[in-house]
Amino acid sequence: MNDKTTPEAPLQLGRRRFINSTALAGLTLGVAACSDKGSPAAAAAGSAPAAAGDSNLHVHLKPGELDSYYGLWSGGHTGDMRVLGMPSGRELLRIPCFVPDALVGWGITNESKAVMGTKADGSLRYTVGDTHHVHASYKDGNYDGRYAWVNDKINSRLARVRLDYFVCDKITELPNVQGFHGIFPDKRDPVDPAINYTTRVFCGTEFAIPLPNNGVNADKPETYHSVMTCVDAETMDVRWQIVIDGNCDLLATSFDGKLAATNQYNTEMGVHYEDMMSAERDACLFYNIARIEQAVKDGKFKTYGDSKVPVVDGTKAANQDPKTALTCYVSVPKNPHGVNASPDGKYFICSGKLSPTATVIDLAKVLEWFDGKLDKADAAIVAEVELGLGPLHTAFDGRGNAFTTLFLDSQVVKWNIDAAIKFTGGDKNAQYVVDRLDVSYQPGHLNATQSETTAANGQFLCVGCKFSKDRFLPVGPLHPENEQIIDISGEKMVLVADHPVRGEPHDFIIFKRDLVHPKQVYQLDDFPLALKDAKEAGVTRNGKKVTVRIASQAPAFSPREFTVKKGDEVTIILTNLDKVEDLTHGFAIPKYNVNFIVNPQETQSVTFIADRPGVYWCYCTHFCHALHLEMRSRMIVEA
Ligand code: CUK
Ligand code: CUA
Ligand code: CA
Repeated sequence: MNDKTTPEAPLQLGRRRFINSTALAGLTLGVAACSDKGSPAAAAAGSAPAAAGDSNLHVHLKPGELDSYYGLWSGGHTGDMRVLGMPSGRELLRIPCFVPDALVGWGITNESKAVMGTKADGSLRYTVGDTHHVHASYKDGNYDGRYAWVNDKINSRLARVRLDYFVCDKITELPNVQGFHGIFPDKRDPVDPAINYTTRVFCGTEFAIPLPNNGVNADKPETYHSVMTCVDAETMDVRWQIVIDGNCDLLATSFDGKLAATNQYNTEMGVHYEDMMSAERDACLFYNIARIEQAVKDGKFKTYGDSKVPVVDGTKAANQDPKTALTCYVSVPKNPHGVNASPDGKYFICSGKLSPTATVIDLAKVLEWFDGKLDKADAAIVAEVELGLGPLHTAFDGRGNAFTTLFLDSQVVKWNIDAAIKFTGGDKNAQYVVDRLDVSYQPGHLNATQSETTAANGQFLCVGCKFSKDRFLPVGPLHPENEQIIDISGEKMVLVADHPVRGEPHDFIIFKRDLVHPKQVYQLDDFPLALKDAKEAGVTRNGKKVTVRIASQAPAFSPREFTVKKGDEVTIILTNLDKVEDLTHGFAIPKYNVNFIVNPQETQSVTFIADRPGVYWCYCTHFCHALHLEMRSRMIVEA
């Protein structure tokens, strides 16, 4: 073991100073240090990987062996969600959401375009996206395998993925929002105990914009706000929004459904980063969900611009009396990043980012504040301890320990929450730091098996390192990111695997494989346009609109050929009548920019103008049969 994994007495952490006016210098130094660490010499000297032999974690599966966990990863600005088998780290699927995907024809088919959103001319409204946070629906404090959600920061959209077919089925664009960042589903209803599952998804906003943002109030700072948004988990409609002071960032929800919270790094409402780090403390802002929904019911809201969404007032000025307040501002040092809910349901933890600390907030005390029984909101803070430089995100093992990434130190630190509370309470002998582990390099998110559920089991965690530097064969200037797997089942953390991943995931969740029940063959009846039989295939014409109904059954399309006229608006409806698991067909039309797939018993359609006369061999792109290459249909476009 190298010395970096030796537990450090909390008292020795005094050398890690708060980053105050020297924040900039500190950040610069941090990055410089990370370059040094990346040099081969430094790697050999200090951060050699721990031997996999120190762990019993089964990361190298034998051929044919299956993983025991699913991981759902955000894809960053590839705009997708990814499915990994864990703990092997093998990528199983990319689920396109916000960005076209050539493999499946996402953004090509009419069905996917309807989910993504189109302009009046039928073209896609957006073709870029930036996914950061993936979370799944809950029941009784654990994932229930219905849905997962992921945000698009660029265009303020929330996508939902069905976890039976692992496809995106709805996308909602949030009004009054830019820089849509954190998301978290609620875990149960705050009022009705019978509703013990997710019915809302909360969405945080980093950027303040003028409300309404209509081009006439850009120079009026008093009109700039950021809001938190509540989306209905089932309909995906926006239920309400709440205007706040400062910005939102990430979100957490309590296990009793009563509270949601966001970390705020820009309570200063600064426009430039120097302004955003001028205050010593920002905040963790708590939302009283039941009260907000009551305010909406009582009509105490505004609307902005074209949006009909009710917006209630969560600003400090409007929420002075705790007994009626919708929001509670608990101060947290300095530009905090991340807020995470401990699996025992008691605490939310905010990391300081520009302060080397984590702040532990007691949810019972926040509720006392809302009842008027706690003098000051800050009295809900039960621990504030130094962890190291650049703390960002926290995961849990379900045994009272927290694991926090230290971006600038390139470490994961394991610390005990109860010991941290004792230390803050005056017991200076309380050893709250349990272990430290170097990671490679500059970690952002981490998450442990079942971490933010009542079933947190602390088997292993994955840490998303933003820089891989020297860990993989060089492939030119663009490096993969490095997802590292760490065994956390024992007292000491053990690094067991590196995985290169395509840029650039942020957050992810890891859960037991039996919590989802994927279906591998579609139901024909779920598609209104489906052909029930190959005999229904053929061409129908309505003026210049032509519908071509095609069936695929390996190794043939029916019909084998079809004819349209130049200038026709052609809609191809393709049903895959094969019922066999894993028997997917593709359908490409040369020169027409068409390619998409149909899975077993699935129907998809495309519409295009037949503007190029000639003969076009439509062919199957997805290898399906020994006669896959022969699987074609001839499209004739008459001049
Ligand atoms: S943010 Cu990426 S490392 Cu978007 Cu969750 Cu913290
Ligand atoms: Cu059908 Cu390849
Ligand atoms: Ca700040």
